[in-house]
Amino acid sequence: MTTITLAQGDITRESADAIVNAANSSLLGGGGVDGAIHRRGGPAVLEECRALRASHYGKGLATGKAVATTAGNLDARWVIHTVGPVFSQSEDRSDLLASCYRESLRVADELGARTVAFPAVSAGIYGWPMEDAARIAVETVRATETSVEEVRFVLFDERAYEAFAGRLR
Ligand code: AR6
Repeated sequence: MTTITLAQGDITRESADAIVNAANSSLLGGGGVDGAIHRRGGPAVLEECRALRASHYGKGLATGKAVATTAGNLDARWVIHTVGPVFSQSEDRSDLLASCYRESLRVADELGARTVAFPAVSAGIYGWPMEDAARIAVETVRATETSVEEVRFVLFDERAYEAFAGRLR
């Protein structure tokens, strides 16, 4: 049984086996959670991202996929980088967003992670409406078979927290 919990705040302050990063396909960092994770995680995270690019992801990590690196100075063993879809009005990309959660949990299982902290993937710079992002996140985690014992959604602000809390009620 996986327990879903919620927290409000900065995910880089969390303690968990794995912290999920809302990355981009370059794996080389960016703004939002990605920037915060690389800043606090330190150079070891970027170094491993660069090595992964060189060895496996020359064309970038595809949208909906996930890959793990060290967590550097974060209070975690791993960062799981996943690439959310950019929100589109004209195309339904929900399954790609769901895939981010499924793939991150699959990677977490491979690693043996018991606690995994997720941000609201795609709900910032990538423009996904928060209510819908929360629905997809919660429904997907509930429907995914995993050995992860705790999935913690770490929401940056109250609006995001309330969107996720509403889904869990
Ligand atoms: N802790 C928890 N949540 C956060 C934090 C934090 N430190 N910082 C932001 N959020 P975003 P995306 C929230 O933009 O939409 C990057 O440049 C934020 O308020 O980080 O998937 C990447 O390199 C929002 O609710 O990720 C990509 O290019 C949620 O986390 C692109 O942004 C996700 O916002 C990915 O965009």
